[in-house]
Amino acid sequence: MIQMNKFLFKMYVIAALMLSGAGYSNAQNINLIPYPSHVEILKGTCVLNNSPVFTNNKELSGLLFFFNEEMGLQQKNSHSPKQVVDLKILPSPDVYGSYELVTFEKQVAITAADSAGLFNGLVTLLQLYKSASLQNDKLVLPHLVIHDQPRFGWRGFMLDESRHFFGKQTVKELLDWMAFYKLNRFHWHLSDSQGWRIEIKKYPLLTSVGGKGNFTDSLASATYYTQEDIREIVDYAKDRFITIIPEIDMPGHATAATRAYPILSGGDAPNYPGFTFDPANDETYTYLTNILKEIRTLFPSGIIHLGGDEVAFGIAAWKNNAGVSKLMAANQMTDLTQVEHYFLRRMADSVLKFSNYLMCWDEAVSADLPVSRTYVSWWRQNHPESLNEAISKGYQVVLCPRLPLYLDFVQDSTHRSGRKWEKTKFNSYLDLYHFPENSIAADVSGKTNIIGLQGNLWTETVISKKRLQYLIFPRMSSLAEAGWTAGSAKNDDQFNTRLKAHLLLYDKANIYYYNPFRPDQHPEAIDVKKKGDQD
Ligand code: TNX
Repeated sequence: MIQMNKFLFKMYVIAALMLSGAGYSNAQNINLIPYPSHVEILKGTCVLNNSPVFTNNKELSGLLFFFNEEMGLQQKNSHSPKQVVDLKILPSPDVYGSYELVTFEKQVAITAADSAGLFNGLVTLLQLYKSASLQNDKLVLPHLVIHDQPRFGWRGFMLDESRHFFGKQTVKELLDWMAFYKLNRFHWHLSDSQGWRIEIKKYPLLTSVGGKGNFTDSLASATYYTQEDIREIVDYAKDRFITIIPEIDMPGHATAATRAYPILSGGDAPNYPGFTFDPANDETYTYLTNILKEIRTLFPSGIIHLGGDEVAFGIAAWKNNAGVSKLMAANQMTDLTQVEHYFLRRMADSVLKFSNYLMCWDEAVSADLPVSRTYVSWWRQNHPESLNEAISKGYQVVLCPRLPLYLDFVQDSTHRSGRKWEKTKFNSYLDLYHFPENSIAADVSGKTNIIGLQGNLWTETVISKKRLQYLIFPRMSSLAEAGWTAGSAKNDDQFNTRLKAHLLLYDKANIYYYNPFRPDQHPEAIDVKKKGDQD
């Protein structure tokens, strides 16, 4: 039955092509990013009205919302005839999110096994529209057949809003670009030492006190998202087929929260005051569980990221914490890492009572968390053993190694602000493009429990929107292609050609981006006090 549907569909395509006198031609550039698995360009064109797109399939009409918004079609052309896109869900064994798109003489058909696939097909159409030529108010597209499927299911982008806060409008713009690039997971780092950024009704001091300050100005007035803002952004993301994963970092990176509720601080370590929650105080667990219960009601993804990274920075304080010594004695623990793991296991126990999954940075793989319900973010490229341990234990793993997937790293050797690894290594747009083939992760990326990849933007050095854009663009397009396109299909020249066309779209959208072909077009956006720079 499934085969039959596909067969009929193909016959339909072939018949239509014969009617339109098809033949092959490679004359046109198809500037799609990420590039589809299979593109056939045929003779002839597809001519569409420059008018809103709609579908006869009422159940699927919601899918077109993002498309029409992005095209600005609804407002401009409310009286002109509507343009039909034929959307169909057909049963198929294809990978989740895959689709087929065919442009006919006056129509476009998108077929997929699920709504995510239809959405991906619509985004492809959107990219075709954006670069279509306009003749007498008609959009002229190439005549083509596309079969497409994602390489990885998790194609993520992470934004740290604790170190600097960017706000609703900027986040929505980023979600638009993510959707445009078929990125489908937004990991939102909402708490860290410099600021707590999400309203929690039960603990108002988290935002009124913990929301104050940022990485460059500890006296800045409180900035954060209200729960209403969060709901609005979650809905916005949903319309774009993006799932949001909130992160509340623990037991380290907790200074903003312990500033608000000092009673729950694990103590002061040299240079890291109040960096951890107190692992020996039962109240800590009640408090964090209450916080995460509220978080759970706001984010339908059912995945809560508990952080778990770099606890070592603050762990020295635990040596002077009498409660910790008692806890260790009572549980026969011999070192502080065991306390760290105890903390994470205890939090996992409570969180998994109301959340389907949890997620942690890769330090947590040795904490023995429930494997089938824990996702791991592997970020420490200098700890391949941690990746191997995560895989062999059977965790679901998202690859986000600093090299080459951290966007707070500079993207050119001449750039002065932002991180470099071992003083020389940085992340060029082509380094991201070639991931995971250029990484030790290449050996394992075929494993089924590697579910995808993610680019992370930490914002210690990101004081302005201009700098935010400069670090993200054009690397978001490389990230998108790394997440979608097979390694064997990658080709620098071909990618560069397509990227140049996308730079024009950034110009139109007033994006301040790094232009690898003309580095002087936009000088490095620094705008940051020296204090924020790192090596
Ligand atoms: C490490 S990645 C961190 C962040 C910093 C980042 C800077 C991770 C889990 N922790 O707290 O912002 O390096 O690159």
